[in-house]
Amino acid sequence: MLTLSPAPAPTNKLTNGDFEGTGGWTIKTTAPGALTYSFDNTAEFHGGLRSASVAYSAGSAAYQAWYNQPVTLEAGKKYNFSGWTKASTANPGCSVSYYIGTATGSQNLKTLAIITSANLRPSWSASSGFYVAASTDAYTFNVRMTCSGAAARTYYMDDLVLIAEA
Ligand SMILES: [Ca+2]
Repeated sequence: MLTLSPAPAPTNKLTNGDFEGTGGWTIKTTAPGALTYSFDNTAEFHGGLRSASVAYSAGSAAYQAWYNQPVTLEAGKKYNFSGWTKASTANPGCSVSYYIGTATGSQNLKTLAIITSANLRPSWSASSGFYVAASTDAYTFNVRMTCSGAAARTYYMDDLVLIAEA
């Protein structure tokens, strides 16, 4: 008798996208020195018991925060992104963008989702997007914040998923 095994379920291309484990993420921007990153923040979480957080301790009127990880994508495949974002206060001053970048991350190939400051709240909000890989190659998945306003704020991200469409 012929048995058909089910196709393997596509898995999250992101290592530690739920921030419940270890590894995966590299901090890219530490300036202006008042930024504190955590990839196992237990104070806030959407799923599990932990999230990522970027805390800003006040001072500079304009700054950026950025972390990423390498991903290898296959030509012609569509990758769906979903993720959750929260801030310590409404309209906190930073916009949070999730994007696919070149292998170094320095070039934004496609913004998957952007949550403007006006849309950030002290509650979790979902965002989604997609990317169709032009070639089988090394890329980066990036989380980048562009900020204005000098007040102390904390931003949270959780359950980041990048998964090939079946
Ligand atoms: Ca989590």
